[in-house]
Amino acid sequence: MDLLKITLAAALTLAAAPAAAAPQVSGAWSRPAAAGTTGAGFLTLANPGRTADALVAVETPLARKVEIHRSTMRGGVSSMQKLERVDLPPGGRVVFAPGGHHLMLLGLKQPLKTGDRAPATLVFASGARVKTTFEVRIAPPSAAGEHHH
Ligand SMILES: [Cu+2]
Repeated sequence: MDLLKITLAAALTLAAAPAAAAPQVSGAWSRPAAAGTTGAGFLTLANPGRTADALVAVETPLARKVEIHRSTMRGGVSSMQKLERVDLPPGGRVVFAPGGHHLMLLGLKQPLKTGDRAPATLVFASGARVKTTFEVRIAPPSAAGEHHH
C-alpha cells in the first residue's frame, strides 16, 4: 500500500513537471512614473522549449494590477488593446517595446525613479513562473549599448 502511494506520488510529480524548458525573460525595463499613475513595462520573451507556451499574467508588488497590452496604428491613430495571453511558439521570441506589446502597471504603489529596480513574476500557461526585474530608465537597454541575459 505504501509502495503504491510512493509510486503514485512520483508519477504525479513527473506529470506536474513542465515538459518544456521555462521561458526566458530578458532586458526588462520600465519608464519613470509617479505613484498612483500607470507605468509601462517592456521586455523580451523567449521560448527555448519544444512545446508552445504563453504569457498569461504578470505579478508585481509595485502595482495594483498588471495588464498585457498591444499598441497598434490604424489610419494614423494609435490605440491599445488588452490581451489575455501572448503566445510563445516553440523556439519563438516576442519583444515588448514602445509602440507594440507592453505591460501596463496600473495603480503604482510607489514612484518608479530612474535607476530603481522593480521586481515582477511572469506567469505562463505551462505553469512556469519566471522572476524578473524591471530596470527603470528613459530608453531601452539596447539603446544604451548594454546587453542582458
Ligand atoms: Cu497599454
